[in-house]
Parts: sequence; C-alpha cells; structure tokens
Amino acid sequence: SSFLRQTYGQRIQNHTNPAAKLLLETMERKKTNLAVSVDVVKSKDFLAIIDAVGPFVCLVKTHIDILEDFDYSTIQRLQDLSVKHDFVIFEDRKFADIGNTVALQYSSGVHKIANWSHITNAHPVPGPSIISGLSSVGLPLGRGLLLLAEMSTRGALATGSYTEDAVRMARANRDFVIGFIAQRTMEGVGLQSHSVDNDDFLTLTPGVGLDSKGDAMGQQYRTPRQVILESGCDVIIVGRGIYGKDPSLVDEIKLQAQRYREAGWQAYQERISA
Ligand code: BMP
Repeated sequence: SSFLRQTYGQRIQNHTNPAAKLLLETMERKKTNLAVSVDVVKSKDFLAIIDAVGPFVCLVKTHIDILEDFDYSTIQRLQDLSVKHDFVIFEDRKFADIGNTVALQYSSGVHKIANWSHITNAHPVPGPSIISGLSSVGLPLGRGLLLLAEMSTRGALATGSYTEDAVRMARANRDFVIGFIAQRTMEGVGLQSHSVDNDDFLTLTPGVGLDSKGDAMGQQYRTPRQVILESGCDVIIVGRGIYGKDPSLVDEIKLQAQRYREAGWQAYQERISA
C-alpha cells in the first residue's frame, strides 16, 4: 500500500536518517508542509523574512551563495531562528561534481554547508560517486541528501530514464538519500515489480504559486493542491509567492505564509483521508 495515505507522523518509522525523521517530526508537530525559499541578497532581509515566516514553516531553504554581505555570523543567526521557530534548514546547493570535489565544497570554503544545513541536494548527473562523496562528510553529522530527479522549469532534461536512474541511485543509498526534488512522488518509479520493501522517500517540490503560472525565465508554477493531492508530493517549496517583490513588507509576508500553509495542509488532509 502507498505511503501517500499515511500521516507524516506515521511515516517517521519508515526512516532511519536523522534529518528525514526531524523533518517529518517537525511537519507533524507544527502541522505544516510549507517550506519557504528565501532568495534575497541582503542578510538583513534574509533574516527578517525567516523570522516572519518561521512559525508557519517546517523548513527554510537557502541559497547561501547569493548573500552579497555574507558573513559567518549570519549562519549563527539562522541557526538561532531555526531553534526559536522549530524549522529544518535546507541549503539548495545542487552539487554536481565528482565525489572528491563535492566533499570539499560541502565541508569547506566560506560557507561550510555541512556544519549547519540539515539537508542539501545534488544532481545525479555524475552517478553514484556523488552520493559517496557527500555522504563521507554528511552521514557522520546526521545530515540528509535529496536528489534532483526532476525540475520545475520548462524544457528540463531530467525526465524519463534519467529520472528513473536517479530513483535507483536513491534506493541504493537509503542511509543518506532521504528523498527527491521532484514534481511528483517517485514511489514505484523505475520498479519492474513491487520488489522494494520500503520505498518511502520524501518529495520536496518547488514551482509552487497560487497567483502566477510562471516567470519570464522558464519557471512554472502549480498550486499546492496539484502538488500535494494530485501529484503525491510531501513539501511545497514557495519563494516569490510568499515574499513577493518587497522583502520589507513583513505583515504581508506573514499573511502569504499562512495562506500557503493552509492550502498545503488542506490538500494533505484530503490526501490522507481519501
Ligand atoms: P520561486 O518560488 O520564487 O520560483 O523559487 C523557487 C526556488 O526553488 C528557487 O530557489 C529555485 O532555485 C528552486 N528550484 C526550482 O525552482 N525548481 C527546481 O526544479 C529546483 C529548485 O531547487
């Protein structure tokens, strides 16, 4: 039977990875499947948005390399907010190189992502060695990895057998790979028969918007209902739909976060009671 009918809380037992468990526990506790993607370039805006949306989200997604005034103290503030508001941190780094290089990029440099990000992600394009490289750093720290099995953009190349191979790579590395960035659930994808005992991966899905169908650079948006109920995804990732064009409008940002949280949770409740 499908994991899509189980509650987030019930699904905790299907996972051994600490980051996967933490995310499911947080979703169950806070009753939210909303993740906010905070794609702004000033640390002050970055932290203000996170403080505003914190109560409504299970996870905050970062692109730490776009902060033009980056300083490691921003990481300490992000971690303080993650404790204050009880959310998981996901650095959307999209690693894509050989094992040795990604291990260095993950552990070192200015950002030291493995030190503070519970979850990160990688393109499967180099093959399984990207997972070994990242897990050599992340697994001892209790981190989790998402593979990009699909993308939200028009004309994306991650389709068909590429997507299926991404899912096989994940199944072979269950200790560290906790799920996918994808547009639908990968449960059963690429399986000849029902030969896998536990196919419960987490599906985190960007390309979510209630008021817009896309942007001028190839992004495509679907609604929380399409994503959670119709496509079987677990977490909606929303960026501009929540913080809009003006990161200083804190009250408006809070309202939008509440709106997306409600839409996502409603769709989930319909799914588990279907
Ligand atoms: P927005 O909701 O403002 O379009 O932002 C979407 C976020 O999700 C961006 O940070 C982008 O990098 C990320 N993303 C995406 O949009 N599509 C994908 O397939 C994978 C992503 O990580």
